[in-house]
Amino acid sequence: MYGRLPIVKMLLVTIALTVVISAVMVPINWNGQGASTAAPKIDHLLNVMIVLSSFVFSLVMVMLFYALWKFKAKPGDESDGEPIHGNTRLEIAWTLIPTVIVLFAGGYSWKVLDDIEDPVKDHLTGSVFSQQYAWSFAYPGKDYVWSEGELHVPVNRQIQFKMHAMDVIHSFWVPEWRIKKDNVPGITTTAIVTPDKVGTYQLVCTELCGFGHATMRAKVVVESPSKFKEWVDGLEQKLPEPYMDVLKEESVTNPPALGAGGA
Ligand SMILES: [Cu+2]
Repeated sequence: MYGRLPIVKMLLVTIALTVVISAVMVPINWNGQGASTAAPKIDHLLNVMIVLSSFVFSLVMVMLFYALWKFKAKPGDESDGEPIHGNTRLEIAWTLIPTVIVLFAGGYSWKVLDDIEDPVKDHLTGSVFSQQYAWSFAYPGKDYVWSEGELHVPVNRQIQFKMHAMDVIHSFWVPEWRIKKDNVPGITTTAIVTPDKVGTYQLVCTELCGFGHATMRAKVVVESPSKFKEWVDGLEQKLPEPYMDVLKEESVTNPPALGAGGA
């Protein structure tokens, strides 16, 4: 037998390595500027995930390098390795530890998403239409007015975007808002965001949707409520017929599961 493993020492080295890696990785601003109430929550979640991943990575590295060093065959040793039947305690540990880590990560992510998507009463609703390779937007009022390639929203107010894909799957992403949501033909998906910084941003399609995918962008302007009202009042184009039809068919949430309600 090789004797007992120096578990305490290995754990200390693992923790030290975790601290070093986290100290390098966490201060980096991975997501860039934030401009919604969701941004700090998502960024914090990412940092927690970085620390967890650093721990798992460190643990694997410490055990790998310890095994490489400790159990290396002596020069000239051509014999077979010792037959090992297994180690119940080790197997319980390597099942339990990842389970706890994954459950924690899942639960915490759920809580953050739940916080971010918590609807408020005086929210604003806007419609998003995506098609190869352009974005357009409808603003509810007495009638739907329409803008192409440029979205305006008021600052510090929750907006619920009802999203409609006109052909294939697209994905709605404003990096500074952090929230990303797929647009799926036949389904109305909802993205909830509260922009909290005035400015001009870019809406990016993040679902490979065809040749023009890389150019599928739109300008996003976050402005004061009065300027937003001015913009909407100034819009002259009404929502075109095909888009209106899609709005009329809109299901508030996802449609019932297949087999539960016809088609
Ligand atoms: Cu695309």
